Amino acid sequence: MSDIRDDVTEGFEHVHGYAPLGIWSAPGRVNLIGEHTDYNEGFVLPFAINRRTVVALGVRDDSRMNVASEFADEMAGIPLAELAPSRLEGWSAYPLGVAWALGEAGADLAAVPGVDLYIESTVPVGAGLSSSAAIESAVAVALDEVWQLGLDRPALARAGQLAENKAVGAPTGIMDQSASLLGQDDHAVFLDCRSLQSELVPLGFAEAGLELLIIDTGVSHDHSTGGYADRRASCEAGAAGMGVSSLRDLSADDLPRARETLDDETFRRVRHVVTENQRVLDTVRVLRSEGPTAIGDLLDASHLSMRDDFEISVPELDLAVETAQANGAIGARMTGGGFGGAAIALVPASGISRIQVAIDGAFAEHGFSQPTMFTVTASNGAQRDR
Ligand code: GAF
Repeated sequence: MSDIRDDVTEGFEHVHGYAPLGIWSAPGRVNLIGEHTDYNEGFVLPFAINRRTVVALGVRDDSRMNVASEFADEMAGIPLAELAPSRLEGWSAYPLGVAWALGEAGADLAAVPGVDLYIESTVPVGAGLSSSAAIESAVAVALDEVWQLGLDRPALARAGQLAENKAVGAPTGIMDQSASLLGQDDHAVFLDCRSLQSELVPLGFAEAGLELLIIDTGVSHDHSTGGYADRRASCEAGAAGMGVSSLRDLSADDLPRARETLDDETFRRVRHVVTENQRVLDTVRVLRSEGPTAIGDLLDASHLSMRDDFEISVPELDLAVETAQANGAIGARMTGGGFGGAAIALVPASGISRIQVAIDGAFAEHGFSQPTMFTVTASNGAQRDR
């Protein structure tokens, strides 16, 4: 099998006509638990996965930024001084948006050298594994190094999030970029999205004989339109109705008052966030005290909360989760922003084929397109590779 770092070097040389200065990469992520809690200043527990986006970068002798990729027919480029969200569109809004966001974070875009980029990725697009954060984080670490910005990982995560919010136009939180930048082999990233303090939590799946199965339903989702923004607005309305600055400030003790104060739909959105924050804390505690075989009920409860209270699941995700649970999974839930994308199932390694066959069969029976299934392991975050 060819090494993607060789491929990206060749791609760079082919498009830009010279050898790159270096190669940087960043992983996609899967969220173990803590969904739609990040923009409510709550807790999340994602991990970086063993699928990466790789960026080759060369320094130019002018002040232009050009980006090319295996997944685009044409190169996109702009003088650094002209970078602005309104000037960016399509896939190149991700890498160019990061350069703009680094300018907002203090980089002097009039003084830094121009760059050429070439990007390849093994993170599946549209599967809910944050191929977008992988691009943003790989570009952020590369530019931080060659422009000698000295920004720390939380600051780079904020730049990636700003690019996604303003240049791409998706009102997402900070979880995905944080996972991609802070991940470590065999660990999850326990992140407090208010303080941005993080801790690495050992997962120990392999020692426990477990695998994390991704079931990509193939149902597409787009967080720059529709449901994701609606949910975020409901959470803000719920916080305002309860007189707090964010839902992070509510606990289970506040739910009776929330039920009396808010309309039923807003109450259920709030209940999801409040209970999901608690499930993240419980998952971290259980992982540390009893290990991964004991977290199944928390994963299952998270799915029900997203299905019934937050209403972001779809029939394909519910079927994947229920079939995995009925065929020996320790626990299962949809993962990511919802409305499509992937589910995860924590499964005994010895029973994985049975679960896959059962899910394929159930999807065929319901007339759904066949899902794509594969396992992932927790991997290192963004880094320089060469
Ligand atoms: C998407 C967003 F990008 C994240 O910020 C997060 O809100 C997630 O959906 C839901 O937990 O991945």
